[in-house]
Amino acid sequence: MVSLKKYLDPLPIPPILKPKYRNEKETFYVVRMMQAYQTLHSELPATRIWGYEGMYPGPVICARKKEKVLIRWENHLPEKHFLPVDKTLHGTMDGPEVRTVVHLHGAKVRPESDGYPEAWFTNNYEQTGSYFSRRVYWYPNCQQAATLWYHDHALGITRLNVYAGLAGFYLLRDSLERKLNLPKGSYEIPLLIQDRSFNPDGSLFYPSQPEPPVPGVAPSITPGFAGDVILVNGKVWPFLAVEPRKYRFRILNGSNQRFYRVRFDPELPIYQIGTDGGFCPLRSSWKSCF
Ligand SMILES: [Cu+2]
Repeated sequence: MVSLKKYLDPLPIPPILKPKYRNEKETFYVVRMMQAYQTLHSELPATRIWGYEGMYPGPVICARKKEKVLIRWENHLPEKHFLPVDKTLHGTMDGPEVRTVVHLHGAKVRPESDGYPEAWFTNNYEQTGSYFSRRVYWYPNCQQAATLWYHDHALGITRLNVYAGLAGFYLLRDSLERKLNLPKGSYEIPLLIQDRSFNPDGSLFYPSQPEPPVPGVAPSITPGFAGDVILVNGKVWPFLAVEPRKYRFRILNGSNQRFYRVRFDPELPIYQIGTDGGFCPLRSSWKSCF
């Protein structure tokens, strides 16, 4: 594994996705999953990633409560995976190697738009899984404001697709949130925390075998894998220059299995005001939680 200097690169803020159109009735987006090369640390060569709109993390999708959002998710990925696919797992034995489907985590949606693992599709929808029924997903956004995220969900390879970079924020807003007058614009910062490991050439490392290896099966799934490097918004150990004022952070653990204990300077008051289910019930219950 490589050792990388901490706090060398500034924190990237993922851009907000622009819709193809927005009118009184609905908002329509197209999101393409594409391979790209991205610098994840300034001491590393560019890393091959798979990202929504070719970026890791994907662009931020912003929605208002009750806005009818339609998204056509498109797979523009290669036929071969660049991470080790265990062909003994459920859903991977026959059929195409690279399959994708998008789940909006925490969203209330109809089953056809939920991104079932078996509703996968390949490049240009050439092949589809048994639960695939539509190209355009419908998000009614009939729930309170929350920090949601979208990520890959394909049967048997979710861990690999998400590790490759297929994850992004979906921020749902409502009138209650507006009334709260929270920090916004450049003072509202999403933080997607994920672990990765790198090979010296900058490529992502994902183990092809557990330890000890499974005889006769290669690659084989590992019972769990935690990377040795932590990234925020797709950058290794970044820093953020801040002003002495109030900020709003939206903190998301988008790791496959790693748990985190997030700490702030004890001098700084921190209030948890929400979860991925929405705002905490009462403002009076917003407690300092770190
Ligand atoms: Cu999820």
